[in-house]
Amino acid sequence: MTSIILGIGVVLILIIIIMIFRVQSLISLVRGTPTTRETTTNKVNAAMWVVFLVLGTIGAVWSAIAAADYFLPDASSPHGRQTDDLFWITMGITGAVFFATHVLLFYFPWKYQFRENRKASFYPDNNRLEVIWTVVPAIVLTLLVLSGWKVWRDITSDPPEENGVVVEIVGKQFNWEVRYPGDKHAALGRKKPELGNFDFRLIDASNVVGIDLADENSFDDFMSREIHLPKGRPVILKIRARDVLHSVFMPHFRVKMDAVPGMPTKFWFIPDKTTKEMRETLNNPDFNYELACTEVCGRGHFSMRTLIIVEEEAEYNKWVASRKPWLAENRDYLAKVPANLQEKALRVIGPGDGGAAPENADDTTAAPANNAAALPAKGAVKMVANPELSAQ
Ligand SMILES: [Cu+2]
Repeated sequence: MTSIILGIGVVLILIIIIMIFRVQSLISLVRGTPTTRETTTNKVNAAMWVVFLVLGTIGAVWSAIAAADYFLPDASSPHGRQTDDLFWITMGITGAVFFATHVLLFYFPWKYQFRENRKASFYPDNNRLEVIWTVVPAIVLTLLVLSGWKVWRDITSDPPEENGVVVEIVGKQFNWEVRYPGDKHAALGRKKPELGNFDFRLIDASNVVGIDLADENSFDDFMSREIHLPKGRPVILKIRARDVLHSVFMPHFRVKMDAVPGMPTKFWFIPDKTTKEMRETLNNPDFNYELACTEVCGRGHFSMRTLIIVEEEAEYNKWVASRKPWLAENRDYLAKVPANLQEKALRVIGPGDGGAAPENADDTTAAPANNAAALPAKGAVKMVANPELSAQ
């Protein structure tokens, strides 16, 4: 309602201005041809440019100061600080040029307004001036682009797989599914945690990310509602989407990467401030890191917020150790594990709780029969095991 009244008000004011203008021109018609061409309108117009320059500058500075509370705090990752530095250098240079050119743009219409006794000088070209204003911006922009390219090259370099923490993030309407490689790699005969393969054809109501149980690395994989990250270690995000475009956005780390159906993407970074440290620095006990979706992906887009907890390595390891493998929580999927790997899978996830154990043992014996059904999925594994995809 208020906006309708405001709208009507604006229209009425416009009509009044037009009417005043019309009355003025009628009056001048009645008075006959003016002897001078230096009119009041011209002076008012010229003065308006300067007024707009001053008011506009005050408004811009005021809005920037008023919005400062909403700016992100200092980045919590080394590459984030590099990105910020780059941003502010670019902002400083382009901002200064913008300010200087706009002061001239608004000042000149006032300074060079029409005067009866002034004649414009004819000044067709000046080669030296043109060379200067072409070469200087060319050099400055080349330097900016090159420094940006260098930072971008560092950010998108190959992730340090050896000591990195791998986290798989799958976007779907409307939440993020998060999968971690478990810490039972020793039982699998591996030196470090490894994430199991996936195959989108295996997705169902429980297996929401399509965990491929024909790959033994997936036996100890676990899912999580929150993202836990250890401070100071490289984190490698393996990103994909199940349905439409989503986008992984972790603003405090300056992480942003699209999640694209059918095209896994990745991003790696080092979180170097724990949630606790950030709460102390910002003096805000409610502060939380978060993952949001920045691709308008449908009705529930707003609900794709996921908490991120950055903690010390020891706390992180304790959290990982407390997580139950997905397979241990979905024991009926043991039937999908190939017969020759069943024993290994049971070794990794341990016997079921209490009375459930014999039932699971039955599952194991029944597995060869069920396994036939899982065979087509095995064929699918070959496609997923394609080095390009597993490198993601
Ligand atoms: Cu989304």
